[in-house]
Amino acid sequence: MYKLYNFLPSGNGYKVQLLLNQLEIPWELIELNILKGETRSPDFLTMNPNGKIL
Ligand SMILES: N[C@@H](CCC(=O)N[C@@H](CS)C(=O)NCC(=O)O)C(=O)O
Repeated sequence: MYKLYNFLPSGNGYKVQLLLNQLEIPWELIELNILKGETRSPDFLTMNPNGKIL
């Protein structure tokens, strides 16, 4: 299943949610708060050294 790493106030993230739902593709939300630096944790940076989402 797809995992969508999303910051919920993001319009870009919402567009991805809409697309996945319209295509009836199952997905799982992993909520991250970029304002709290949650994309800069060591675990997240191991997965995505860019440290950015959306
Ligand atoms: N889509 C671009 C830019 C993505 C971007 O800048 N995302 C920002 C939010 S709009 C972000 O995740 N910032 C978190 C951070 O820099 O810690 C990319 O592929 O890198």
